Amino acid sequence: MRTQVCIIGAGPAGLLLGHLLRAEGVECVVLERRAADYVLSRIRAGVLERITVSLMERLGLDGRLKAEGLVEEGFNLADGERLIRIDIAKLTGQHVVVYGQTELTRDLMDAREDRGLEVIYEAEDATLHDIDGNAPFVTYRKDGAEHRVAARIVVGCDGFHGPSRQAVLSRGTEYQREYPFGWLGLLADVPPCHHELIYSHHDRGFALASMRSKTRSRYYIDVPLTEKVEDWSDDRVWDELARRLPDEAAGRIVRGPSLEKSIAPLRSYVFAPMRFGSLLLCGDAAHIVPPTGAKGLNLAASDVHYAAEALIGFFKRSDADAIAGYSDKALARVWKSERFSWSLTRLMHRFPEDGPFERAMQVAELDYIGSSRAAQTSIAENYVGLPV
Ligand code: RFL
Ligand code: PHB
Repeated sequence: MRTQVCIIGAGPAGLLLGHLLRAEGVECVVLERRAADYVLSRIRAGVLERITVSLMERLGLDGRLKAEGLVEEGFNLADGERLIRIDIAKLTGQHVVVYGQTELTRDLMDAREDRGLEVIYEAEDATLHDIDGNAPFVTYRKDGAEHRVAARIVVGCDGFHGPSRQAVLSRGTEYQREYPFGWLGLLADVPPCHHELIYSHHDRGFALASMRSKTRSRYYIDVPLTEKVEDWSDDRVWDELARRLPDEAAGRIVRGPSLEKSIAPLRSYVFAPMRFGSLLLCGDAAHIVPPTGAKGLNLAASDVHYAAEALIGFFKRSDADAIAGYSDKALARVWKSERFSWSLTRLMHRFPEDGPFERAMQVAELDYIGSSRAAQTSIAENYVGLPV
């Protein structure tokens, strides 16, 4: 098979990029290791920034997002019983939208046929070849047969464990920070305890009250990395949430059986540069943020925005510099999101090595945020997403 762009990975980054390229008449093929249903079963992010919403608008695939997404004009930082509301609408004139990553992925998947986007699911052992030249190709296996996609450009949208970054790992620089805890997440069909998100810092640890809709809640608590999800019955999670959230929100928790429950480790990671010859990296393939700022999916979307611009420039206007400039443009925004996610993680979690001084610094910072419009504006503009 021959095409202009071979995209590896059909998560949100790969599907968004595929649709943006098809909309401009650039040929592409997307290879995905898993089955479509498996991709949809992964419960992940839930808060969309402006860039992600605007890409769906640009594609004309925002119908369900507009109808079902919840517009959030603020969110809350809690420390014990103290609640600081960040009024993102008043401070920035913008908002974020609560709409699950699974729903966004489903909208992109459902539009494949209509928009002529070819996605090959259950493509095993994708391997990159000759990415330094002008004729790279990707081989994979499906139904026992070996296949080959010849392309001009390969884009790695294959997440943190995919083969694209692995192919160039020894040639770039890894920047990373691992955290000594993970987030235990629970999804349940119960109304949320509050109409806005609450990120809560408590003596017992962090908690987040989030949602997917007015009838579906998503909660998280931080746990040591040694914890096993099997040791956390639903009741144990609900009890812990009630302890860690401020009393008023805790009193409104409606309990129900978990639809999904899992522990995800927290990590900050950047791989640079994000381009090697004819290979571009997008999304989790190039970077990971801890989920505290709700940036992971949105950062994948902003990479895709820059990658689509570069590829459309290259294929439609023969602009070779467009590809060369991709990495610097994408990384400038990546680092700012990394900084925000790291600093919010630092502020809202109790680290095992922290003593009274570190705790006093957290309290002082929360005091400052609570009393300063400038500090709240800084948080709000990062939360809604910095401009692309
Ligand atoms: P994805 O979503 O990981 O998609 C990558 C796709 O590539 C496929 N793939 C391959 N395909 C072909 N050949 C191979 N050899 C392949 N290897 C892998 C995978 O099957 C998959 O379909 O990356 P993408 O598109 O860059 O999107 C990024 C977002 O998914 C990610 O940043 C966020 O979901 C991060 N994240 C969260 N972000 C938030 O903002 N809020 C959250 O609550 C949140 N929870 C999470 C998360 C990430 C998690 N991971 C990665 C473990 C919870 C988890 C568990
Ligand atoms: C979620 O709803 O899954 C969610 C929301 C905000 C975050 C992280 C996760 O910062």
